[in-house]
Amino acid sequence: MSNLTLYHAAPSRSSIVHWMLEEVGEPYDIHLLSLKKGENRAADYLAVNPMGKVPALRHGDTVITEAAAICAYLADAFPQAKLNVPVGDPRRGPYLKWLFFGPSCIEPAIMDRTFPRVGTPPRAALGYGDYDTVIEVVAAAVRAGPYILGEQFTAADVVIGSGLRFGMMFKGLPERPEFVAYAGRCAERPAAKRASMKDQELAKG
Ligand SMILES: N[C@@H](CCC(=O)N[C@@H](CS)C(=O)NCC(=O)O)C(=O)O
Repeated sequence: MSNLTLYHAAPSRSSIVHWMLEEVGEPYDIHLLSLKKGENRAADYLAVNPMGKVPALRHGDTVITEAAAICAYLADAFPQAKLNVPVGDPRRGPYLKWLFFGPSCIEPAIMDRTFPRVGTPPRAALGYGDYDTVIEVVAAAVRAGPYILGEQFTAADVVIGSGLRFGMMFKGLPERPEFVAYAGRCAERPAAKRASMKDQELAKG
């Protein structure tokens, strides 16, 4: 048994962490949950994540939830994988910005587009501002490439790359050439391919 356990439903937002674990390269176990059967709402899992959602990661005695937080945690916990930007490096600012931008701007923008609200809240009250601005900001960030911080692939790419991939897959994001090219580069990574193939097997049940 390894020191790392991913609570996972394949495929789902926990696939983001599955890919991240493959990038890290440490041994890990998967505790598979069926969302269809409601296993994420069972008492034993609510003791792990009271939100009743995947992913959750157990590392020794520590439990971390929220996909982007788990990616940031793993990048720091296993610095030899070179997926973080250390404190003191000026690129740490943009690195953290993109890690947070995924769950706080890209995902809510996609969700509001997919499931429109009754009445539009004022732009200033929405953390992501407005959908079109989010699209333009991300497109500008991934245009030059190869990765969001340039040459170094980091945990921020796992978060933003997953957001763009799932967003385009579910038609919540347009297939802009910048998004397609960047998501394609991410998908070509051996770790992303391994996670995706394992997810396909896991999804068969
Ligand atoms: N904010 C969470 C969201 C996690 C989430 O919504 N997971 C979905 C799977 S894609 C889930 O567990 N849904 C089951 C449910 O809510 O019953 C994160 O980013 O990790």
